[in-house]
Amino acid sequence: MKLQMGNAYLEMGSKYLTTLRDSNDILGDFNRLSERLAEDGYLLIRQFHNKENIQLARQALVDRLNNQGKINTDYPLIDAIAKEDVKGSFFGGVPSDENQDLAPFYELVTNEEVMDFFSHLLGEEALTLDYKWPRAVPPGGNTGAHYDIVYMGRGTKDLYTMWTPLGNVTYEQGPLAMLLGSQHFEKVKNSYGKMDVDRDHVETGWFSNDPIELVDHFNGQWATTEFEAGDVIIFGMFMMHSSFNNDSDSFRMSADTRYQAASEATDERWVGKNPKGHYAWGKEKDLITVEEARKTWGL
Ligand SMILES: O=C(O)CCC(=O)C(=O)O
Repeated sequence: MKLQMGNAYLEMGSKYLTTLRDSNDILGDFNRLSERLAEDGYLLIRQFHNKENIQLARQALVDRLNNQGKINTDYPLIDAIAKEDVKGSFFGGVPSDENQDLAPFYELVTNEEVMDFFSHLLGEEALTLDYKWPRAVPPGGNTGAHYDIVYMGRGTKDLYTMWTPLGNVTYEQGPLAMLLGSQHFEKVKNSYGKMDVDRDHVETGWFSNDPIELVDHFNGQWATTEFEAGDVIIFGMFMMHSSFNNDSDSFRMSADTRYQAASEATDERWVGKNPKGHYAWGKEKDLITVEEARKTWGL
């Protein structure tokens, strides 16, 4: 079986692509979970969230997409079948009166069980960055390979992303993929990994659109899986990830949300009632390409 990421096709079960392993066997043993997170660079946990809560969050996002006129209403709304040639949607923001309709989504990713899980994993009280990143990736869409640190690296580096699919995500719908080993790419971490998209005038936060080079030249290996509603994957700021192309006719809906120790510094762009977010990225004129930046890093 071959899966498409950008313009490349990766064969499952080859040096380019393998499957993610889940950590349900050690759930409840936080020492082992945190060891595994450090070792593998990620934790895949099946049925972390309650399925009904996922469904409520999904419904809230589907309603937004429908209000934007992006859903093909010949089909059940909840299936989120896209109209032809529509773009994706990003509903980033914080819980607020304006975002009242997304309350089930905010509840899903900040409830007591989620926060307790992170507190135990981090060994002290956890907080979640107020800003959340729910998104609907359209047919044909995908996300390029990147470290999250380039978007949110102004506070602690010990910050974790939880990627929550808001519904089942089959191979066809473009699941997220981890680049195994990338948490140890010291040269990449010490150059690209120090980039800040709001400071450095680089046109994209994506390190590469070529998944093959990340295997052939950097010795990583892509890993993915099919996700069922309720599953999550958790990873650190220096875990390169990307998504496969959404080859289906529906939106692939998911959210990425962030957690860290409450005692550590936060990135001011993503906290508070009215976080400033990416205040410069995408607005500047004198941009360099990531290829140019990579030359200066010797990568
Ligand atoms: O859902 C996606 O396609 C991108 C998600 C992502 O980059 C992240 O979780 O950090």
